[in-house]
Order: sequence, then structure tokens, then C-alpha cells
Amino acid sequence: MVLNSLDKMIQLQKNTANIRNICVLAHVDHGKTTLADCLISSNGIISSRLAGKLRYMDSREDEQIRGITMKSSAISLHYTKGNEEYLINLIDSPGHVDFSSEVSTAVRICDGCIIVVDAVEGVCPQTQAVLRQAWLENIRPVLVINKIDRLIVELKFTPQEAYSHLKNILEQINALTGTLFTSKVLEERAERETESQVNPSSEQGEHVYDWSTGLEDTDDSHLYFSPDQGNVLFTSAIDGWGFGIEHFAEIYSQKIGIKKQVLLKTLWGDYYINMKAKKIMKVDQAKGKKPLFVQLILENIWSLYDAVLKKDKEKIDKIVTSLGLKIGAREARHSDPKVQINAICSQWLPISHAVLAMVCQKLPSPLDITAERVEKLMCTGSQTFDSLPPETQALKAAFMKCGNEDTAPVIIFVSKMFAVDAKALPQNKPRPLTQEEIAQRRERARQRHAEKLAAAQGPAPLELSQDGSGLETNPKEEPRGDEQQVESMTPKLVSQEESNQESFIAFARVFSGVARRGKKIFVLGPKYSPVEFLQRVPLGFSAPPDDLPPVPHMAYSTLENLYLLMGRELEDLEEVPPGNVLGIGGLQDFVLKSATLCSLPSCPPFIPLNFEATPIVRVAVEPKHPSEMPQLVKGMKLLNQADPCVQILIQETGEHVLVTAGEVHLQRCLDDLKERFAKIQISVSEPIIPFRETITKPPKVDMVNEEIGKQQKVAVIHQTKEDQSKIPEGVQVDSDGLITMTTPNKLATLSVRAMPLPEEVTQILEENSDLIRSIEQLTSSLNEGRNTQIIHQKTQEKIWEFKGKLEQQLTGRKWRNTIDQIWSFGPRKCGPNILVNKSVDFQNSVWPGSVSKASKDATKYRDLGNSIVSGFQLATLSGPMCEEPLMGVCFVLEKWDLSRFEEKGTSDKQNQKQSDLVQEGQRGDETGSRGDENQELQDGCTEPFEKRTAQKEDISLSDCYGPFSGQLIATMKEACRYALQVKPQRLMAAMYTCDIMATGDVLGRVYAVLSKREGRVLQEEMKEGTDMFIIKAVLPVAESFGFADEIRKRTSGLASPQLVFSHWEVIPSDPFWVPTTEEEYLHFGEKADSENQARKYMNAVRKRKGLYVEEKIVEHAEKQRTLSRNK
Ligand SMILES: Nc1nc2c(ncn2[C@@H]2O[C@H](COP(=O)(O)OP(=O)(O)OP(=O)(O)O)[C@@H](O)[C@H]2O)c(=O)[nH]1
Ligand SMILES: [Mg+2]
Repeated sequence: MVLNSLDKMIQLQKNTANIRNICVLAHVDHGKTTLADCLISSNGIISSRLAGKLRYMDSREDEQIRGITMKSSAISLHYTKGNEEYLINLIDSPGHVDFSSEVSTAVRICDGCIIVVDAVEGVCPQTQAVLRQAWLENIRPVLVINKIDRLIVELKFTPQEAYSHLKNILEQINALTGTLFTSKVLEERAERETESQVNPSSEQGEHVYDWSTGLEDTDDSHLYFSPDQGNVLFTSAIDGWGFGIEHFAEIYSQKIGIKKQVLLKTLWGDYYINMKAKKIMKVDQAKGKKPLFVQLILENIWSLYDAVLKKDKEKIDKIVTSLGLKIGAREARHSDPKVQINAICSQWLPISHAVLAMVCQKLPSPLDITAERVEKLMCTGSQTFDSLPPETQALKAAFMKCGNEDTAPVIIFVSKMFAVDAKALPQNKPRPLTQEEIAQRRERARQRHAEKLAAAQGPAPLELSQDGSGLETNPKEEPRGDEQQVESMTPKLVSQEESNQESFIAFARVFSGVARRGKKIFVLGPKYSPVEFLQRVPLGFSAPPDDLPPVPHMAYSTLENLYLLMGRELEDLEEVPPGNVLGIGGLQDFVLKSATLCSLPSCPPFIPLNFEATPIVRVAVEPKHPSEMPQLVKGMKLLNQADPCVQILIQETGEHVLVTAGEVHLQRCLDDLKERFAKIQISVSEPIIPFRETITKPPKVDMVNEEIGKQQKVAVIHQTKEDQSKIPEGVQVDSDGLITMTTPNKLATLSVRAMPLPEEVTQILEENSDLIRSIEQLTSSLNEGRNTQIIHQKTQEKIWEFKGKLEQQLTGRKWRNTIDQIWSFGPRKCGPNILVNKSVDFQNSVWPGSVSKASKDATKYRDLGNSIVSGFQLATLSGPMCEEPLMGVCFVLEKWDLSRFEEKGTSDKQNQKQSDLVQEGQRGDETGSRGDENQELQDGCTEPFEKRTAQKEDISLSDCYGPFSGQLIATMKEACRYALQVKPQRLMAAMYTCDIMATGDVLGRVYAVLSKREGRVLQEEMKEGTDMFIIKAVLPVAESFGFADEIRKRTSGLASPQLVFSHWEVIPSDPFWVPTTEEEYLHFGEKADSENQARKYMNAVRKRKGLYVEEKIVEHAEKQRTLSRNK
């Protein structure tokens, strides 16, 4: 970057009103990076000839090779419009679903966004997703409909057809905005309503449920995209042109003499112009008339393309002169029509001008941040803004003001950490030498030369020099000293470089105050709580920060280096005024992925980023050479920091596991690990596919659709399932699946039953796992008597709402009173399984505030209750089929008999007393006093003493099984497992939804691939006006590896799917199924496992985990014959 323009940028950064922080969002391949290229070339950073080819923002090698963006990166651009100069901080984001977390990190630090839509493909799944993300973050969007050239060249639309097509796209995207808006208004209205219910004085009278009220009084016209609002552009980024209707309104108002205002309103829409009368009329008055947009705009563009593609030199020249353009001789002669089009159009309708003008005009500056957004950013979880401490609430004003005075608190949000090669940092780059330094070096070189000459002249002068002639020694000593210095520094530098080759830069934005290099700042983690800080350090504001006591999730650090982000380059900055996007160096030890930085500790951490994709694809990795394990571990840590969405786990088995959002993401993570972070060879396991285990209601029909119960059982071909589940002795099983088990020391007996939960309930549980976790925390702290956490009103409401939802679903005799008896959720206390306590002796529930109706000896049960819950947690964590977590199962503890334990407890106590006495007596004996009293005592003791020895045996019996709570845990776990095994067990598979866009001729092949991989098509529709079909399907994650590649190959790259994790689905087949009836036997044969998808998956998981797999390895082994003997 030229030094001059860096100064310019620094100057522009200070004018907050003229800063625009924007990101480019779209579905994959809709042309974001190409558009960014065009904007960058307008600043002279890349040549305009390379714009669209270079994809400057895709700086990674794999981004260039694959042609997709994988990370979001920022660049600052300068734009002059009239007298105003603007600074535009542009962030290019990836469109591929696997990298949607990178979109979240970009959206958070922007105030506006450009939504790019491909004119041919229209609104796609990711378009919807990014629009939703923009909404969630309250940032304002503008629309760019890109690739208009494809309508001309590929689809060969007439201008009229193109117009209707574009109208269609606009309608679709507005419909989407409409749904987002409606849902938001309704949500807000509902919120207001609950508030007024809580606080009835504010609003009195009847509540009439009219859902439309909120909508009518809210003005939403500014929300929608419409060319006459100036928030829509039509572009072709590859050909370098783009326009909004304002541009043409300006031109034609001069040409035709109609007011610009009128044209602005009518250029888009069904209006036509009566040229003679110079009047604009509605189209339906006169049929067959072309709308203005077609007549005045599209037809001109179409005729230009037509002329260039047909190489009609004369016409081209005519157009060029009529537009008053000058085309370079090289372009004019170029044989490729694309080059000519680009040369003409980028002068006629320069895309960068259109886009940047719209951005400056329509998108807000950092000063326009809304109060709503600020409050939303500052309130995590279920907090409301009013519930924050007053010191914290005061920060809102600073936010809104975005002030740059020294007194303004500095608030910075770090949305991600990204790794750069340490060599690329400005401070490590070779810089041009100053005049003085050059002079110094010259001097030194001259001296060295002189020295060499002296040495070549032989020993005599050397002796002379030894004699001590000052002239000679000086130059000799100096270089030597220099060399020594260099030598002593080299190893240091090298070692620093080796350990520090990747340097982490925080991708951040200053929301308030001026960030200065060297400034000390609090680093607040996502879980930091200013309330806690204020409790611990009431005088926190006056105490010097270095002396503060440690507060969790808070650190104190320095802003070491500040950078201007310029795509592939970084530029050093001394200070960054508020409202700017920046890079911060030196935070890598303090910030893992994201953080809030503030000069005051009363700042709350910003709400966590909204991530749309769930990481689902896991692989285990290990180094090729076991000795390189430390490098791998270190590399994985770095990778974890450098990627917003990857998860790094070390499983109980000791495996190092990488969890990623999808196949492409996985590949990128592995490449990064191998080439940047660990720099070792690694071996990667097959993807580990997660499953869930569940139970269902007994099926009514068998595998050949015969009603069960009617058919003849085949004699004993196979053992039936009941035999297989191998329930050992000592476990009682009722006919309806109630399992009764006693602990090994025979002191407690548990009766447990497993029941499948309705699907809706499981879904509710899954959606509310965060809430469940906080319920569990609340209840346990209440139970332990720590009443410190006051339940917030809003949380309480949420809990009741959640409970109400469950009540709606769990109806009927079977579920009576179940909700109030819920004792725990599992696994990990927040999963989609329930433990219900129906035992009469002890009642306990998970709902906070509901006092457990204690029977008289409840305390005795309470302590042991934790063991029962732990047993349940363990059972739900890994099921009996293949040790995968359970889902949608309700365990009911019907009875819990502790009478033996109780007896033992009391007798133990008595024994304890008596034995004490005995011991005392014996001691008395030893001391020699043989009074009558003692005699009596000894006599009295004889009987219980015998009993005690008997008891002692019992205790030693129980002791040999370990402590009692341990036994309860194990027994509960086993009882749950058996309870599952007597029910029909099923596997659940993770499912992707998959959107595929394909042309009619490859549709068949897409279907073939889908059905081969157990996919199911949900929907197929034709995209209006094109020959594209949109197919929506679901596909098991287990079958998805290589799916995208296969589809791409089979359709010669015409269709490419997007896979997003959607839900868990029960696999209908029974993994333990074997033919038992005549028909089944005939139909499937004896082995019948080829059909059994569930068994295939189950065995694969068992094999991976090293569990026993019931499989015959040699199936038809015949006796071998030695051929030679038979000859
Ligand atoms: N015909 C035509 N092709 C375009 C246009 N803009 C971009 N493309 C092409 O579309 C492809 C994708 O462009 P990119 O700019 O990489 O798309 P992207 O939106 O950045 O893609 P991701 O970052 O992977 O989401 C490239 O082959 C471009 O050449 C356009 O206006 N017209
Ligand atoms: Mg891109």
C-alpha cells in the first residue's frame, strides 16, 4: 500500500459519520468475491483488468483452487462522492454452508450488508440464512442482483422476460423479509403483552387476541427492497457494470424532460411512456406497451451485448460514441467479446460507483447504531437491559455516542481470531532504509573493504597494527563487535521464529472510545458477569487494575499492535478511532475465539454469536509418528483458536477428535493442521458418525406387513429376541417391561420401566436444553440450601412456558402427573431423556420452587437420590446397542425400597452405641476394677454382642461390593439398560437436509444418487422462468460422505448440493430383527441382514468401539480338498 493512502485512511478513520462498515453476504457462488474485486480495483489496489479474475479477498491457496471463499476478510476502501469522502470497511464472507460461522463473525461488526443474489438462481437456501442473520443482528441490508449478463447470454431472455424474472426475484426476497418482519413484530407484541400481564396497571381492559394489530400500525415500507427506494442494484460483476434506477432517472430527466422525481417512481414498475405527449401512464391502459425499465434501460444493454457478441463493429462504434466513451485500441481489437463488453460497460455503468454510492447513501454509519441493537448486544441470556447494574446501563450512552474523546470508555468486540504468518506482520517486514541508515551501512562496507585490503597486504602491516596504531585497530574492532552482535541475535531470532510462525490477530471493531497502541484493557470472556465483579470489587473503579483480585472470565491485557486490515496485507496503526474495523495483535493468550474488550470492568460481554451450522462431522486424528503427539496437541489448540466453529475434543478413549461443520470444512481444517499449525504428517480416521439410541412402541405389523400375532411361528430357526437380550438371574422382568433389581449388598431394590417419549416432547427437550441446564442448576443450588441465585422473572416465565408445552404434549392416562414428577434430564443433565420418580416414599422434582413433598424419611432418601440420578445419567449417556447416547426415552422409577438399608442403619447405630459401651467395659476390666456394676454390664452385653458379629459379617459383605452409593449408581444404570432391552430398540440417525438445484436433464441422475444413499426427496419444484429444478431432500449423515462430489461428477458439475444438519430420525428397521415367521423366512432368507440398515450401522459403531460384534466371519467354509490327491 502506498504510504500516502495509508495517511489518507488514518485521516478518514477519524470522521465517524462517513464510515461504513459493511459485509457482502450471499449464497455460495453468487459473486461476492468478484464484486469485492470490482470495488477494490476502484481504489487502485488491483488493476481493473484483473478484477473478477484475481479474487483478491480469497488469499488462501485452497480458496483459489476450489473457487470458494472459506473465511471472511476485511479491506478498507476510500470513496469520494461530491464533496464528501467516505471510508468503507468491506468484509467479504463465504457463502458455503460449512463456513456460515464466518458469516456470523462478519455480521456482528458491521452496520450494514450487501445481499448478493444470482439473477439466474434467485433466492437460495443460504440467501435466506444470511438475510435472517442480518435481521438477528439488526443490520440494514441492500440488495444487489448480480449476473444479469447470464440472463442475456445463457438464458437468452428478451428484455421483457428479464424484467418479469427480476420482478419475481424481488418479490421472493421481499416475501422473505416480510416473514422475518412479521415474526419479529409478533414476538415483540407478545413480549409487550406478557409485560403488561405481569404489570397490569400499565394497561387495563380486555385482551383481545387480534394478531394483526401490531402489524398494521408498524410502518414497514422502508424494510423492503425496491429499486425506487434506491436499495436495489442490477449488476454483472464479471463484466464490471451495475446500475440503480437513479442513474437512469438522472440521464432521462435531462433527455426527455420529465422530472427526475417522477422517473424515480416510475422507472421500475408497470408504467410506460407516451413519447409524444411526454406522459407516463400505467401499462394496463394500453396493452402491448413496454414498461419503462425495459424500454429505457434493459433494451440498451441488450443491444450492446448483441452488437458485441455478433461482432458488429459499426454498431459498437455507434453505441460507444453515442455514450461518449473512449475505448482503448487494445480492447477494441480484442477477439474475446467479454473483454470488449467489460471495457465498454465498466466505463458506461461502473459497478464500483453504483455500489459504493448506494452503500454510502443507504447504509447507516456507526453513529446511527440503534438503541435496540445496543441493548440486544449487551444483554446475554434471559437478562433484560433494566436488570443490569446501573454502571453497566450507563455504558449504553457511550455506545450510542460512539465518541472519540479521551474520557469515552473504550469498547471493542473481537469476533474471531485469525492466524497470519508472523513474517507477514508489518513489524517483521523489511522496510525501506532511511538515508542515515544507508549512509551508516555504506561507511561500514567501506571499512570492511579497507580491512580486507590490509589483510591481503601480508603480515607486516599486521604486526604494525599490533603495535597499537590507532588507525588500524578501530575499524577492525568495530565490525567484529557488530558480528558478535549479529551472532548473538541470530539464534534468538530463529528460535522466536520457529515457535512463533503463526501469529494470531483479533478481528475486531471499536464501538466506543479510541483504541491506542499500548493501552491497558480488560478482556472479558463470554461468561464474564459485571454483577459478580461489582460484588467482589465494590470499589473496582478506584482500585488500580493491577491490584484487582482475580475475577472469573476476566483478564487484563495490553493492546500491543493495531492493524488496518487490507485484505492480504496488514498496516501498522498507532490508534484507531471509534466505529472502525481493525486487527489487534498480542491477544492470543487472552482470547480464545471471541471476546469483549473494555476499559471499564462494568461492561457486560456481548451476546454470543449466532451460529447457524451445527458441527456434526467428527474424525479422530493421530500423528503418523507417535512421538509427534505434542506437536499435534499444540496444533489442534491453534486450530481451535483460528476457526470460529471447529470443536476439539479428547474423548474418554484418549482419541483426539475434530468436529467440523461439513466435509469441505473438515478438509480445510485438516489442511491447516498439517501445513500450518502442527506441521506433521497425520492420519485421519473415517468420519465418526453419531447415532442415538431409542425405543419405540411395539410394531403392529412384521417385516412382510402381516399383522403380528396372526402368523405361524417358524419352528426354531432362530432364537427369538427375548432370549437374545440375555437378562441374567436376579433381575425380575414383568410382562409389561418393569425391571426390578436389587443392589449386590441386597440393601435396596429398584423398579424401573422405560417408555418412549412422543416425538414432539423430544423436540421440545432438544430445543430447550439451555433452559433445562439452568433449571437443574437452580434446583440443585436450592436443594443444597444455597439460595443465592434469585430466579429472574423472565427465566421463571420461560420455565413455566416450557412446562406448559410439555403438559400439552404429555396427556393421557399413561402420563398422568408425570410432569411434576420429573426428577432429572439426561445425559449431562440437559439431554432429551427424562427420569420420572413415581416412588411413594420419596418425591422430588426438578422444577424450582415446587417444594418436594417430603414424607417423613425423605432426608434419608435425598442423599442417596443423587446416586440414582447419576445412574440414570450414565445409562442415558451410552445405550446398550452400541454405547451411543439415548434420545427420547423416559425412565420411570416406580418403586425404591430401602427398608433393608433402613433396618441396617438403625441396628448399626445401636451396635455402635453398644460396642462403645463394651469397649469401655473391657477397658474397665483391664484396669482391674471388678465392681458389680461392671459385671452387670458384661452380662447385659452378651446377647447383642453375638448379634453384632453377625452384623459384622453383613457389613463386610456389603463392603466387598464397595460403598453403597456406588452400588446404587451401578444398579440404577443396569436396571435402566435392561428396561431398554425389553422394549423394541431402535437406532436414530443424524439427518442432513439437502437442497439441490439442477437442470431438468440431469434430474434423473441426481435422484439415482440420492436413492442409492438412502436419501428421501421431500419436495421438487421448478424455478419459475428457468429450466432449473429445486429439490429438497433429507439424507442420513452416515451416507453423506462424498455425496457432493458424486452429484457433481454425475451431473458434470451442473448440480451441487448444500448439506445442513437438520434433525435425528428413527431408522425404522429393528437392528436385532431376524425372520421368525414362515413368510419372513421365505422373503428374506435365513440370514436376512442385507436389508437391515440399522444392524449395519450398529455393527459398524460396535466395531469402531471395539465391542463384541455377533458376526460369522466364515460363512460357507467347505472342507478344503487337496487337488493333487484327487488326480
Ligand atoms: N456470468 C457471470 N458470472 C459471474 C458474475 N459474478 C461472478 N461470476 C462467477 O461466479 C463464480 C463465483 O464467483 P465468486 O465471486 O467466487 O462467488 P462467491 O459468492 O464469492 O462464492 P463463495 O465465496 O464461495 O460463496 C465465478 O466463477 C465468477 O466468475 C457475473 O456477474 N456474471
Ligand atoms: Mg467468495
